[in-house]
Amino acid sequence: MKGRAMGERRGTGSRGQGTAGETRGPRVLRRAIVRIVLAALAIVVSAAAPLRADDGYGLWLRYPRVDDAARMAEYRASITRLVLPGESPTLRAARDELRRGLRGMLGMEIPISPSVSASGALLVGTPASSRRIAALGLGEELRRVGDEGFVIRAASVGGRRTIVIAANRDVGVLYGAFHLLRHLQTHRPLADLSIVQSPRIGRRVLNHWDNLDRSVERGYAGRSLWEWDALPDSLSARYVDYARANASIGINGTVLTNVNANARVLTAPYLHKVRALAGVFRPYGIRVYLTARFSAPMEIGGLETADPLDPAVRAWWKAKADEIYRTIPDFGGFLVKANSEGQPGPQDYQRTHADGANMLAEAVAPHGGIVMWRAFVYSAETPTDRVRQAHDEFHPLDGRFQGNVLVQVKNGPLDFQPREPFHPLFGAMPRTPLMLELQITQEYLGHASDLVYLAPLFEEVLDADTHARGAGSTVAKVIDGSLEGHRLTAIAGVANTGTDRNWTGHPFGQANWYAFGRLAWDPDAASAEIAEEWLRMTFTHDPSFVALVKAMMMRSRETAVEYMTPLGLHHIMARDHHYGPGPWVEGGGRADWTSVYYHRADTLGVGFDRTAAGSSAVAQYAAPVAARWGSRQTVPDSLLLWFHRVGWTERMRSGRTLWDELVHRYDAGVDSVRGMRRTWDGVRGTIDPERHADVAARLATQEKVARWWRDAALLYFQQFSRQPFPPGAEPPAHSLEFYRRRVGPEVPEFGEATHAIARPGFSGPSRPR
Ligand code: GCW
Repeated sequence: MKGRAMGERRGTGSRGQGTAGETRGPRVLRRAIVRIVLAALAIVVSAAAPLRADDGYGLWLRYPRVDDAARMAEYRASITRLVLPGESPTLRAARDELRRGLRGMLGMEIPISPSVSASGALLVGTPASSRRIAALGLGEELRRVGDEGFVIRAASVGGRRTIVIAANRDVGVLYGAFHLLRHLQTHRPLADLSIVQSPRIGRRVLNHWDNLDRSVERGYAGRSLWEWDALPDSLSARYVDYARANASIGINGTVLTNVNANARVLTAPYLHKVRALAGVFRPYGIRVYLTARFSAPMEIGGLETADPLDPAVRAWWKAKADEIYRTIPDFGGFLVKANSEGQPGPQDYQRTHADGANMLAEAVAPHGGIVMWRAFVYSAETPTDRVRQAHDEFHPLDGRFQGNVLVQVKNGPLDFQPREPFHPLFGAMPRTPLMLELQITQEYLGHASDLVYLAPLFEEVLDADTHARGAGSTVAKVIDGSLEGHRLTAIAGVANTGTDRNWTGHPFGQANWYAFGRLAWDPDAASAEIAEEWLRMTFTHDPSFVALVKAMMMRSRETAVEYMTPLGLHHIMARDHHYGPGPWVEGGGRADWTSVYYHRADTLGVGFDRTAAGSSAVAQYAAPVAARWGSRQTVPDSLLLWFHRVGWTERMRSGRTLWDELVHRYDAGVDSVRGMRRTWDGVRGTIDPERHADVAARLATQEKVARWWRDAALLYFQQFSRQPFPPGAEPPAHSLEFYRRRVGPEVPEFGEATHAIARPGFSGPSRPR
């Protein structure tokens, strides 16, 4: 075990109860004094507790002692014993977690009891694991919650006040246990508990872009968690904590390897390593998936071809699948990036994506496996507007995929930009189950320096209306299967985890992992509520901290859009590492890897015309969406330059010219980050100094990042607009040349801001449009 285990308490906890049966006067007095001293100590310790150093390892599962006296009394009276019969690994995990959580929050050991012998029992299990639960008559509710759902309710069992967590399957029990713990972690009342929940999406998966050498593509939190060299014999204690964290938010699958795949992971020695990981994750309801390199039959199978219609190739994949399932019986399936950015694929043999996907699907189908085939494709030759290519390629293939194939579609048609419109494939392939791919790691959003809470971005795409079957055909309904009646449903998030002690580099990166899981479970959950529960569990219940920091989180994504790519600008970041601005990026072989391809700035204007007069990409959306976004009159400001070319002096809704508006937005973004710093400075002392200082330092960097973006982008575009900065705008700190010369990801230094606009607390844009 490396370091402390997650949730391990530091400092003095409270003691157990004294021994019973003492009657003599002086002893009673002594005991009373000891009690008083202990109680006083406990108050001192718990008052100091929030300020104890915290390295962030415990994530949202820290389980600190409840510091609200009334709640504490309520919880202690309501939960006095734990009745959780059954010995399956999953039930054991649920029991361990409940004990750990209750011990931490209630400050006392909750005894395990074989039966509901007194009031205050927490009765947990399935009808199969507990006769008591079977006798409760929960049949109707349990039928509704399926394999992974649960029921939590206050009940009377044999006349005794009881809290019941019931589910059909052990994994539902585990999810119910985490849910009840969250209920306590967020200090909600226990009276009249009645919760019935089940996930809306079947496969809720993390995609790790982790390589076998433990580097992580687009990873900003250390190295890969998977210790390939030490596996399968040595199992890092972190694997269990990773599984607990995922299970706590309902994540039930993990793709261990990078989509830019290495075939070696499919060889026998690696499969044994994967099997060891699968063994750790299994009790937590998490299945393991792997990326399949399309050319694996040649690279590790000795075949001459990887043509998906070649019988020898098909036989090779079948045998490989059989071997995998012999090794890992509950293996989830394959994730494939093919014919994209240099990855091999069926088109190398003039076959279609459907041919490729179906070959793999046939191999895993007998074992219940699935194939997640990515739609992130664009031609190597740059023939047309890159954002239309996935739709051009996949739309005609609708209905051609086997039943166990999902097509995995990024939220937007380009590549995880700070803002994109939703991907036009959503709603456009009714006969194919589509899954949504979100990026939790902040490739284009300031890596580990910028505080950007991504749930509003995730929510924006989930709520987007495709109009595929009339108004209300949201992306959420496409991917939860309800719009077209698909039973196979899935969602993926590109993980932001690594070996950094706090898992995600930026302490607020944890919120993005957390929010992904919560939204995968319930795509209608509100990002603000998720932020609030995360803050309470991760930091403190201090009402002013929660209110201020929640507001800061909720605006942070829009803030990043403002200082990076306002008004629908996109793909103007630095080359390769994608950190910081690079609107001048051009040349280098592929036009659609440059910035000038996307912004098209010249002395007349800026923006990519995707209307009928341009690339027509807007026509890939359903008519009402195409009409709204295709018209300069109705397109929201937030997507203006994504769909339209606009003259520098054209008037915006605000009354400003485009140029002045651009300056205004970039300024607002920088101003917002300064506001974030003030907000964070203002909450010093309400949380532990360790995490406070870490976030403060990153916010200082973020301000530089924001100024860097603003100055570089505005100086660059000013060459074309030939307009002065409007009065009141902060002058750039350095020259365009200074910014252009920087190629590495290092952040430039700035002197004191000459123009810092002094406003108390957070300020800045809150909503797009
Ligand atoms: O976002 C881009 C990244 C690549 C990534 C690719 C993809 C894994 O820059 O690093 O490769 O997309 O999603 O396949």
